[in-house]
Amino acid sequence: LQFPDRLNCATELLDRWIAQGQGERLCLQGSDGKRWTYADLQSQANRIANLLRSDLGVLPGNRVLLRGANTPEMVACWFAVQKVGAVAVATMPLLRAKELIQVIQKAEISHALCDVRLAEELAAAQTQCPQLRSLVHFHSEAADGLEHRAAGHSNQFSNVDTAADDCCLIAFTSGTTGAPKGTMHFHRDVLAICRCWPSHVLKPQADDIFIGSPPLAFTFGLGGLVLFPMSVGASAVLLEKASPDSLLPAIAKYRATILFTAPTSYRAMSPLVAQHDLSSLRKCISAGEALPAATRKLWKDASGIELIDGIGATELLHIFISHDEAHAKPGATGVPVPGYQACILDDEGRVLPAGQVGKLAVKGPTGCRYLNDERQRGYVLNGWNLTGDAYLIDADGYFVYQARTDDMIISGGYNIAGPEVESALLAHPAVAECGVVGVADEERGQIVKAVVVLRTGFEPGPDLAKTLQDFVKASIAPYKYPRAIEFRNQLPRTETGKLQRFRLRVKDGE
Ligand code: 3UK
Repeated sequence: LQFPDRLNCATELLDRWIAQGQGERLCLQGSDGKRWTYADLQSQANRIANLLRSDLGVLPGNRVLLRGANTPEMVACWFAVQKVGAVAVATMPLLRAKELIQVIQKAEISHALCDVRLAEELAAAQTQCPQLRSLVHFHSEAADGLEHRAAGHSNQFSNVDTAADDCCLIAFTSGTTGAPKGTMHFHRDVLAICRCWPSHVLKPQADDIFIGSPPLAFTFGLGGLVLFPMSVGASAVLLEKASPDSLLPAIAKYRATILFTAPTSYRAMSPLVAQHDLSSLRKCISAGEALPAATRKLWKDASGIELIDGIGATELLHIFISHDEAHAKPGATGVPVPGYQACILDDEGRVLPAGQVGKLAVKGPTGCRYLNDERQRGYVLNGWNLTGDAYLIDADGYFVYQARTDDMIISGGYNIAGPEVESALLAHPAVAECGVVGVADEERGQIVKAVVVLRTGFEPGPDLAKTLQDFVKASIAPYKYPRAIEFRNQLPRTETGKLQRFRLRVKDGE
């Protein structure tokens, strides 16, 4: 991938369309009925850019925190930050003051733009963060709100002439342990991810309508709902609250064609598909967690659509191993996306042959640059990014996910990957959701424990536990069966749809 030395991603993704006379194309639709063309988004981003530069004194390189649900305004703020050559630090809507303080300190945030409906936690954080010089609220009627202030500025702006290698965004990972890590990405990284996975796998068209659940603060959502549609002149629907219940009617209402969400959401939506008109939908993408074969089948049976799986990471900005719908292989993630290389390493860093489980290593146009963090040394080794996932390459060259490397269960001397047991359980009609972890055991070191959420109509109890254990023994190596089964009403998940495994190792409520 070649890029010119000087590059601003806002010029390439947004202003280009207006310059080409395509400004009247639809760009964004919001939950509140808002419909913005590319020209509308540009005008709004330009006004905010003028406000940032003239009123707030934002300089190139300053870090600007963005806090809001998925809305067109949030996207305008993001592009305004790019236009002034600053660094966008989008944060998850559910973050509390304590977590916001960590982000503000780590990323040395000087300015913040915040949806007024999420003002409280950021206001609490601000009292402890002297480095945060200004805070402006959007979606606000107030005279000092962003909308009023921006309206007083010109809708013309000439973008700061940034370098392709200038940092343009810092995305924080939602690590379950330790302090959050900020990952730095450059203007060229933003364009690189638009050229890799979308061009080779997704193949979107200019008339596609993208929709999905991931927050824009999660790079899965930023790519899938903003960068990828805009890179081809398509449009996106931004939903403020995208639950499985609200996604299906929204797909029907907006006639969406491309859907981005996580495996758990496909499982939850499958039984409800028949009640909605999904005839507009052509492509469905699953990422964030492993996609069990049973979930692929469930969604295919319900919707007729073969899911596109892809593994991405905040550290690599977006998806690097995937497949298109014609080359889906149940249970496998896919093959490296053109532009990326991947291999499996043993603990000494030697490349393992096909069939052996080891650490996934990835190299490509994007890569991990933790902001001022010792953990950089653990993630990047000789130019290879170690994602923390255990994988194997099968006989067909497909990469097959096993587990997070620190989640491998060792029981009675056997290595057991929790997700394999989860996949086996999910094939049983009683199982709606499940999570499998290792819990300490005197005799075996660890035993396999399954936490199971049942579909309606099934009764928890020892009989069903026994049935599920026998079911697993009949479908995978018997030593992998869950010796302990706990029934719960729901599983603990992050805002990005990831199972919080550490919360399964203790009994519910402990
Ligand atoms: C896991 C998967 C198996 C895997 C992400 C698409 O999830 C994203 O980024 P995060 O930083 O987490 C990265 C980790 O999540 N994972 C993600 N996708 C898959 N495991 N199959 C998958 N398809 O452990 C990975 O290391 O939150 C996903 C695009 C952008 C992203 N940031």
